[in-house]
Amino acid sequence: MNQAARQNMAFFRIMQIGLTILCRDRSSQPGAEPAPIPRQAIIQAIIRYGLLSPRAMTPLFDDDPLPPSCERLEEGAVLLRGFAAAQAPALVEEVARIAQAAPFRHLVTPGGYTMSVAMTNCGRVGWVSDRTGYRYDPADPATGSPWPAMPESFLNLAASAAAEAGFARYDPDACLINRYIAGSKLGLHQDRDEKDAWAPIVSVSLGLPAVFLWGGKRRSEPVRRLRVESGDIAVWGGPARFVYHGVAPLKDGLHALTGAARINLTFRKVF
Ligand SMILES: O=C(O)CCC(=O)C(=O)O
Ligand SMILES: [Mn+2]
Repeated sequence: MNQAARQNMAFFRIMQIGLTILCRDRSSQPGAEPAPIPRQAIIQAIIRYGLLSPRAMTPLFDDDPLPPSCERLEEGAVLLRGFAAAQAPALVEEVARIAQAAPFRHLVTPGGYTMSVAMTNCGRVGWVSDRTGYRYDPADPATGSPWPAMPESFLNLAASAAAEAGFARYDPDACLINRYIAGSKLGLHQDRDEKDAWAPIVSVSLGLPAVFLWGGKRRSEPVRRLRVESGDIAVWGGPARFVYHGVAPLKDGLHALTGAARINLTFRKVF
């Protein structure tokens, strides 16, 4: 449990004791044992009376999902926590369907390094890498067939997340699907193989949590480490479009939706 969660637990205990004393004073017979205050009632009281804003809270309990929130990273970039939480199971099912037609594979970089993240794509074009370079290809080089079409649910989610971040009428051409297992990582990089240099990248996290690295416009700038969880969406475009970003090596774990993996959907406007 991190420090914020420990503080929340301590705060919760204080609230519980305080509310229990208040209720005993008002309604209990002298000497009678006060009835315990239900956990949900205490959480609602904390939120309703603004004692701790939902945005500032880390989960008091693992099974208490937080309401969605929007965290500004910098001009043109936001982290929408929990934005896709409700759709996450359906998105993971779509990924499994796409991967049947276009299987996950470990691409090789132009420098000859095999990436630890496994990738596939859906949409009008897909991002690929081999010894000749990086490119967007209308066909999957592994099968020669077009990439699977982008599901309507992907398009709607990407467009509404982009709109929430201030980018109206987002119409992505490609969705790169990344699959991480323990130890997989993505080094600091810029997404710069797209012609559109303003439209945002919309990046959806599903399954195991990860540490998303958020740097600056130069590789040498300081890097923030942001914990991202299933259902979180990062959006960056406009003045933030070329910020360096990456993913720290994934920690071991098991998630109800994805097992030992983290899935990331990265939407791009290519043309
Ligand atoms: O997995 C992530 O959160 C980021 C993925 C990414 O930056 C990319 O595919 O270019
Ligand atoms: Mn990227």
